[in-house]
Amino acid sequence: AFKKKEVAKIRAEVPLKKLIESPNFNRDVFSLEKSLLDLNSTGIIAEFKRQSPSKGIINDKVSITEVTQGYLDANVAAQSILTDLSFFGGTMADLMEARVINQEKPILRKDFIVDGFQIVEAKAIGADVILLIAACLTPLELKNYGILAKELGLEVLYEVHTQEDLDKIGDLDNKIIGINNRNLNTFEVDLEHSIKLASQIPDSSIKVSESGISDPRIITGLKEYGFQGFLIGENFMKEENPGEACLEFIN
Ligand code: IGP
Repeated sequence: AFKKKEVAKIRAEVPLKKLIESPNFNRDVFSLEKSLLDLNSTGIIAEFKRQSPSKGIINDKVSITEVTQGYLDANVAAQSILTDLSFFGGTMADLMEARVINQEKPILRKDFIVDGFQIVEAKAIGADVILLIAACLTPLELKNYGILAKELGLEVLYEVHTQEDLDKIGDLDNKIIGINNRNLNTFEVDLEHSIKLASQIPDSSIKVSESGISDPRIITGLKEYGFQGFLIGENFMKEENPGEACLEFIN
């Protein structure tokens, strides 16, 4: 409900016309699907996250530019950037800055999408992929926002935490589905969520495991369950040099 009000305010300040006129609006996007399916892909989706409700400040010293360059040098499959200000201290400007130097890998706009306006906005600021969190949306919203994203040429990462979330998405074929190991209400992290739900996702979809990944051995294990994508934030961001931490993790 809080987010809805925030979005309505931005919408009043930024007319749709202005977003559509942004140079980013008509560019070709980088495909997350392609990036994750690439046989040489590291599968790592590295996140820029200054703070979180569960951890407080994680890193407020590093700039988006140096972290983006570091992640690219580490050969990540994609970047995830928090644009939610109230809980994660992220901004749309962060994503726009990252886009300037990242002209090779997909960027996920990590935010609580509760309005179609934010999807148009995502394209305009230079994102390639949006996050749709099943727990925050109705089945109809999930369907309609998925259609809107596609029409704009954006890809969708559908985020689930439970079987009920998966049921809300309905047709699970040919999608990118992220299983969040963290419960968004209790912040409890359990990798078993990925393992339990993996078997419910058809092979035509790409499986991404999100949150709490702190060791390369976890990735080796998750690959056995068919995971191709691994969303990692805190494990890199807690370090003085997140890009270097990412490079060491990958090699
Ligand atoms: C990253 P971690 O534990 O590696 O920092 O987690 C990412 O999965 C997490 O930030 C996240 C998130 C979200 C944040 C997953 N889903 C939805 C905000 C909103």
